[in-house]
Order: sequence, then structure tokens, then C-alpha cells
Amino acid sequence: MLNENDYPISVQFDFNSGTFDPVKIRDDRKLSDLQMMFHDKPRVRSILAEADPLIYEIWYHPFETSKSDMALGVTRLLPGTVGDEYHMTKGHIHERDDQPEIYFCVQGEGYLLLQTIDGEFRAERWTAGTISHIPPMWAHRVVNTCADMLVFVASYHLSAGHDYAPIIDKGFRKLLLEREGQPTFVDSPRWT
Ligand code: PAN
Ligand code: ZN
Repeated sequence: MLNENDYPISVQFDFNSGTFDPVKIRDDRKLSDLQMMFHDKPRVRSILAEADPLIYEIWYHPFETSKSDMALGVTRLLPGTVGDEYHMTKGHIHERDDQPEIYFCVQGEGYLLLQTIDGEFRAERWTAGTISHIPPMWAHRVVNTCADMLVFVASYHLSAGHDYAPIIDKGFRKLLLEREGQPTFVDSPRWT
């Protein structure tokens, strides 16, 4: 016997707005949620003294059946910098060590940063249409280096879990900073 959640379901993605419908849950991440992530702490404090700007929105749709827990997430990462560091997602590693993820960049340009717990680092250049596989045990963060919204679709299992602690502790090996108008990788002082 199938129960109600075991039937196929579709949502409609709108390429103009970068959203889909119907959406179940929306989460906003503001600068105050990411203040530990940006390297220029005086700049973070001075922005927060005036306002708490939105950095990205996440739109989720869980597809939980009686035997699976696949989820869809669409992240809309606003353009901009905090000091000289581009807007980025917080970044996390999955709690379960057997859980990969697919990211599909549908709009904008930037980088997917990946890192293992031992500090092995990769940066995947993203343009609209890039699809990346994130293997298990690689922390992942997306950085928007363009002047427009960067939108990407994520597909993962809810039971993967999200661990933000390693990123809060040490961050990624490289910072992506704007230097003379160009995205430039710089060694993170927290790793040297
Ligand atoms: C994504 C991310 C989403 C937001 O759905 O959760 O892009 O990034 P942070 O979780 O790092 O704030 C995902 O990777 N899920 O596993
Ligand atoms: Zn993830």
C-alpha cells in the first residue's frame, strides 16, 4: 500500500525569478548569520551597526516518502562584497560520511569551494549550466563573483545533516577577494 507521500510530485522552476512553486520552506541568511565567515571583522561590525543585509535565500522542498528523504534546495545568492570578500554561502560538511550532493548553477557566475577535513582544497569555476558533484566528506561553499544574482539548485538527502562547526572554526584554505575588480584567491590567514 502506498501512502500519500509515496506518489510522484513535481515543482515548477521559473528561470526568470530563480524560484520554484510550490515551495515548502524558505530560509533567509543575513550578514548577522554569517559574521564569523567573513575575514574583515571591522567591516562586518560597521555594516551591522547600520543594517543587517540579506546575503542569500534558500527555498526548500523535502520529498519524504516512506523509504526515502530526497530534498530540493534552491539558493539565491545576492551579488556584492563585505569589504573585499565576495558574498558566499556559510558552507558546511555533511554530518553523515556517506552523503554526496549535486549542485546545478542555473544563473550567474562564481566558484564552488570544496575542502576535506585534512585541508585538501578544490575550487570549481561556475557559469550558468555547470553541474557539480560534491562527494561525501567534502565541505562545500558557493561564492558569487558576478554583478548579478547567482542561483543554484541542490539535491541531497535530508538525513545527510549539516555541520557548520569546521567552517566556523577554521574556514576554507583560500579566501576569494576582489582585487583590481577581479576575483583573486588568497591564502586564508587562519590556515597559515
Ligand atoms: C544546500 C545549502 C544551501 C545554503 O542546500 O544548505 O545552499 O548553504 P549553507 O547551508 O552552507 O548556508 C546544501 O548544500 N545542502 O546540503
Ligand atoms: Zn550540502
